[in-house]
Amino acid sequence: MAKYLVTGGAGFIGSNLVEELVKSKENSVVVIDDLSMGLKSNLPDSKQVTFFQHTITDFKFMKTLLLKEKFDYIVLLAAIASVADSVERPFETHLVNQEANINILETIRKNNLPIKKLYFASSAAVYGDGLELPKRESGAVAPLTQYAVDKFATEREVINFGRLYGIPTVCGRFFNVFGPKQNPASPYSGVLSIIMDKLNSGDQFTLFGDGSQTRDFIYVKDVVNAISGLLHTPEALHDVYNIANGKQTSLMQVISMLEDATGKKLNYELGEPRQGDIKDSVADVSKIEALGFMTHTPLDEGLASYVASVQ
Ligand code: UD2
Repeated sequence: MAKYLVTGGAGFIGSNLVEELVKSKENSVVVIDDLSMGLKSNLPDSKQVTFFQHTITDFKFMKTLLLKEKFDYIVLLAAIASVADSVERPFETHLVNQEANINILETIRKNNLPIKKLYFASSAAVYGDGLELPKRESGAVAPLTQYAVDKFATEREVINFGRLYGIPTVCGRFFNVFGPKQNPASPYSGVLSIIMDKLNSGDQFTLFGDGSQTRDFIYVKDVVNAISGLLHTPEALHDVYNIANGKQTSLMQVISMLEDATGKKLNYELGEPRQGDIKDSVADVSKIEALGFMTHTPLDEGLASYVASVQ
C-alpha cells in the first residue's frame, strides 16, 4: 500500500500519471489542483483518488494535509507551466512555481515526515538559449525568464533539502511533452495541443517566428514511465535528469507530421517570435537511460496515438 500526493494532478501530465498509478490497487492518490489549467474530468473515476480543488500557495492548507496524510511519495507537478505567462506575471508565477514548493519541503523538514521519495518537475527552460546542443544535465544553465529561474531555483532547493536534511528527492527536466489531456485552451498551452485544436476546428494558427525553431517532443506516456522510474529507483537520488526523447524536430516538421496523421491541412499565419522563446532545444538522454527504465516512443507513433485519443 503506497500513498501518493500529486500536486497539479488534474493537469495534463498529472492526470496521465494518476491514471497509471491507480492501475495498481495497492496505491491511493491525493490530488491537489486549482483547476487553472487542469480539469476534474481528467481524473479517473476511482475510489483510490481523493481530489481537492485548492491552490498549493495556501501554505496552511498544504501543511495540514501533509501532516495528516503522511504520504509515501510526493510528486510536485503543480505549476504555471508557461514561459510566456511568467514574462507577463512574474510575481504570481513565482509564488506558485517556487515558494509553494519550498513550503512543502520546509513542512517535511520541520516535521521529519517519513517520505520515501519526492519528485520535482523542473524544465528544459533552465538551459536557456545556450549554444551547447544536445543539452546535458552537467552543462551550463542560463535561465532567461522568471519561469526558468523559478524552475532552476526550486530544483536546487529540492536537491539541497534532500542532501542537507536526509529527505529522498529527485528532479526531472521536462522537454516538450505532448499527448492526451493536454489542454489547448490557453495561448500558452503546449504548441501541439494548439495545432491539434486548430486542425480540428479549421481556425487559424499563429506560428511565432518562421517555424525553424526546434524542440525535443516527448510523448506523455514516456514521461509517466520516467517519473515512476525516478521515484522507485534508489540510485536516482538528489540529482536531476533530462526527460526527453533525445530527437530534435523543427516546428515546421512536426506540423507536417500532424497534418499527415490527421489528413488535414493547417491554416496558419506568421507572427513575431515570442519574448523569451528559445531557438533550439534537444536533450542528451544518456543519464536517464543509464537507469534502465526509460522508454522512447517514436514521434510519429506518439502523434498517431495522440490523434486517435482526440478524435
Ligand atoms: C516548453 C514548456 C515550458 C518549458 C519550456 C522549456 C509547454 C507548454 N511549455 O515551452 O513549460 O518547459 O518548454 O524549454 O510545454 N508556438 C507557436 N504558436 C503558438 C504556440 C507556440 O508558434 O500558438 C511556438 C512557440 O513560440 C515555441 C514553440 O511553438 O517556439 C513551442 O512552444 P510551447 O509553448 O509549446 O513550448 P516552449 O518550448 O515555449
